[in-house]
Amino acid sequence: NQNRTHSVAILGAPFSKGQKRRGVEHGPKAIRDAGLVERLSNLDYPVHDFGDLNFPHLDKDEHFMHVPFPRSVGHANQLLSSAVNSAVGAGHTCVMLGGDHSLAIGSVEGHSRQCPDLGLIWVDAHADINTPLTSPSGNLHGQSVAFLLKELQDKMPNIPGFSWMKPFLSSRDLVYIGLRDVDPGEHYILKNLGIQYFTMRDIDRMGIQRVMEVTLDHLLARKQRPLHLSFDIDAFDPSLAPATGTPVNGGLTYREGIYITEEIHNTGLLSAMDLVEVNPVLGASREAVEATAALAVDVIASSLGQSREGAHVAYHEIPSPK
Ligand code: HAR
Ligand code: MN
Ligand code: MN
Ligand code: MN
Repeated sequence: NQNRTHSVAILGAPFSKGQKRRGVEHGPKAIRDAGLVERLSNLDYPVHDFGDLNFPHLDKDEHFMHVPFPRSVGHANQLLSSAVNSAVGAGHTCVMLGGDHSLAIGSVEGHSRQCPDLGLIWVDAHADINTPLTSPSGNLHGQSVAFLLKELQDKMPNIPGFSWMKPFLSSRDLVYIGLRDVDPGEHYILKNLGIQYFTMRDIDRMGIQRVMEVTLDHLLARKQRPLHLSFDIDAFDPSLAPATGTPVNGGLTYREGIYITEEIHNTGLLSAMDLVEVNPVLGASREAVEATAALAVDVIASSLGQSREGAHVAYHEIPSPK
């Protein structure tokens, strides 16, 4: 259990225009209010909270095909990419708090500028790999991965707002965990590109331990490389994470989710992560919102080394009474 983490940077990304429900822009505040910084301060490295990014409102941002807010999403991701690039370049493990999952475009892109050989683990109920031509909703949070993949470059139209970036990821550098709501076009893309993915059914059959073994083997067997974890809170069962925009029954248990992050931490290779889609406006009660945000904090802390086994950093011997 080596650990490349020397310090952590927290970047808030209060942004919601990758989908149509308001409120997910308050995710960063909800996660901080659940005690994120205090929890990370129990781990043994400095935490720098860089606050929230400031995304400008664009007055003119017409639909492109049926895709809403393309320029706003493109520009927000350009700003986020630059912030993640700087944070990783400064030696921090970067934690991006969303916001909706369209923000993974800028987060992974910015990370890749420092770490061009990164591997991506996408934990989600959804594959978020629609192109504008397959997307049933038009929403960009359901299309993030399509912007990243080189293999889909000639399937993507020129969407206004995204000329600052080019796809850089190969389909073999990506693994999904937790899928259970995949659109027909997405299923075709997953199969056609031979992408490694584990649905909830696969977790039922194989168990989470074997799923993580195969995941890490797929990404790391040939060479050690930096990892990016993009964690959508809706990967969890809605009974655990109700305050989110597109809940789907039959999700990860608490222990499955934490096992995933513990295994990623134990590689010592986590270099940046996203925690997205916490929407405090959608909880049925204050308790529902607080439970969702507290779960997000647990996922982040566990990814960064908080262990269920405990740790003995403060002890060199068992205290004697005399
Ligand atoms: N697949 C659907 C679409 O493209 C819904 C996916 C969006 N939901 C998310 N992303 N929360 O993971 O619209
Ligand atoms: Mn998602
Ligand atoms: Mn999702
Ligand atoms: Mn550790």
